[in-house]
Amino acid sequence: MTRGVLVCIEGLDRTGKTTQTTSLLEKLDKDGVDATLIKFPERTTPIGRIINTYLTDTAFELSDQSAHLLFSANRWELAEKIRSLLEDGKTVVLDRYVYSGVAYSSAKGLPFDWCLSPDIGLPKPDIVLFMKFKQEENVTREGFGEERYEVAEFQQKVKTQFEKFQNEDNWRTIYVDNKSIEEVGEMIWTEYKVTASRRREALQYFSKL
Ligand code: 2DT
Repeated sequence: MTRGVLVCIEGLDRTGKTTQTTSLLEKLDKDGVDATLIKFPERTTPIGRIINTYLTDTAFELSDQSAHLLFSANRWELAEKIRSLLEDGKTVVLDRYVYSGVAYSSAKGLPFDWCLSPDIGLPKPDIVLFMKFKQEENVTREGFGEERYEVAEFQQKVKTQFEKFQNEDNWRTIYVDNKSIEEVGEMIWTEYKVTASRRREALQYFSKL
């Protein structure tokens, strides 16, 4: 049996990731593809509950290193599920993943390689769709500023860190400026179809960049 496709949607806060992952899931369903959505952080697991408190309560203090390792541990909580869904031929769509983990923590000043190291060994996406504004439109979007990381200056630093992944083979940048939800959805669908139609190699795992 051919394994499923591991798709990852990434981007800064309020770039429309969640809207687009929902829309991708609907398209996959219509196309007869059995797909599962996993959103990181997955806030309902034991570690995810701690992360949720950290994100929503500024009085809850953690060192940057501890917070980073919890986000990574949260991915390891789901790693076996992701691997086995893929091996069973299911497609898995990730809303944020290792790339957010590394970008947000290295934007705080932690070394990039150190940030990647606890994620080494996790399943690597076949395709990463990085949603990006050329301009910083996301900071003016509704709801921005409610959680810990939603500060314009910090978002700029995160963007710089995300861009360090842009030469990876699986990376596709989706420019969302002045595009409707449907247009962005079409760009994502086209990229997905190209990846899904290719012959699938064995699942890859994160290693050093
Ligand atoms: P959402 O707004 O998408 O729920 O994300 N984050 C996320 C990290 O700092 N490290 C990680 O590993 C992940 C997956 C990004 C909540 C915030 O958590 C940040 C925004």
